[in-house]
Formats: sequence, C-alpha cells, structure tokens
Amino acid sequence: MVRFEGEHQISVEHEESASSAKNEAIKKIPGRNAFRLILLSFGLLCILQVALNISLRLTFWPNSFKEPFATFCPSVYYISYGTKTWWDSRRYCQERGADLVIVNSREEQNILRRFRQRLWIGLTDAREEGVWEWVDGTQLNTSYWRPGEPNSIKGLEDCGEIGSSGSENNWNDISCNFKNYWICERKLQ
Ligand code: MMA
Ligand code: CA
Repeated sequence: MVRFEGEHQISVEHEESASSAKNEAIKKIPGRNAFRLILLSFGLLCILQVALNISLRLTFWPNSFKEPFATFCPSVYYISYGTKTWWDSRRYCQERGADLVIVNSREEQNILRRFRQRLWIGLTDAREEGVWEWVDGTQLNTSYWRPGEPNSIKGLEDCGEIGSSGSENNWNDISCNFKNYWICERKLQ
C-alpha cells in the first residue's frame, strides 16, 4: 500500500529526474517517519530505563542487597555466589554495611543449616586460640559444633563455618584461608 502511494507520486511528477522524484516520494511515505519516531522513542526509553535502574541501585546500595534470601527480624541476609577466604568474605560484607552472620538463636541456626552448604559464619578464635568470639566482639555462648569440633587441626583452624550436613550441630573450625561461600547479615536497626 505504501509502495503504491510512492509509485503514484513518481508517476505524476514527470518533469523531475527519476532519482530525486523517488527521494521525494520516500520522504512523503507517511508511515516511515512515524516508524522512525517509534523506534527512536523506544531506544530513548531503553536508555532511560537503564540509567534509572543503575542510579536507583547506586542510591540505595548498601541499603538494599541485590538478592536477600531471607529477612529474619531484625536482619537481612545475603548468601554469596562465589567463594572467598574468611577475611575477604568479611570485608565483602562490611563494604555493604553488613558483617558475616552471627548466630544468636536456634531459629537462626535452623534457617542457615537448611542451605546444606559450607558457609563462613562470623566466628573466629584468631585473637586467642580456643576463645571463640563473634565478629561483633561478643563471646560465643550457645554453639552448634559438629561432634569432635572445634579440633583446631595443627593449630591452624581459626575460623568458623557451617557445614553441609543439614544437621543442627554442624559447625566446624577450619583454616581462615580456605575459600568458602559465606553469609552476610545486615541488622535492620
Ligand atoms: C575434616 C575434619 C575437620 C577439619 C576439616 C579440614 C571434613 O572435616 O577433620 O575438623 O576442619 O577436615 O578440612
Ligand atoms: Ca575443624
């Protein structure tokens, strides 16, 4: 239909050269400009969307984690995709306004063990061998060590991990240089 209109234009303008008449005709196709406009608007909309998305993320980071897996009042938890040493994991959390998870209750332990995944927790005896403390400086009171743990093999296991067995008592002490998945906890207050 559009083509027909174009050809019609060419046929009535005899005095003009064939190519300039054709150019004129193309310019006059009514749908063409509208199509360009729609394409341009769509492109601009996409750019706007990306800009908005990035700026919102930057504005609210670290107040919102990308994919928190749970909110167990009053905390938000974030599970890692990759593995890092205990110290690097901790730094990663801290840079996002959080820290490695502190297990304050049996309910919290029960949430974490269901991952069946080895994960760093915010527990270490690096400061004084055998004195386990949480990353907020509090002493370990209630613990969920796997039977036989912590065994501090060669005196080199200073960091706490949750094991993958799924049982309630599943903590182990391991070298802080081991590369493990980890969980950050951000307090909401
Ligand atoms: C065993 C056990 C732990 C120790 C790790 C080190 C798999 O568990 O001996 O106590 O920390 O090995 O890999
Ligand atoms: Ca151990």
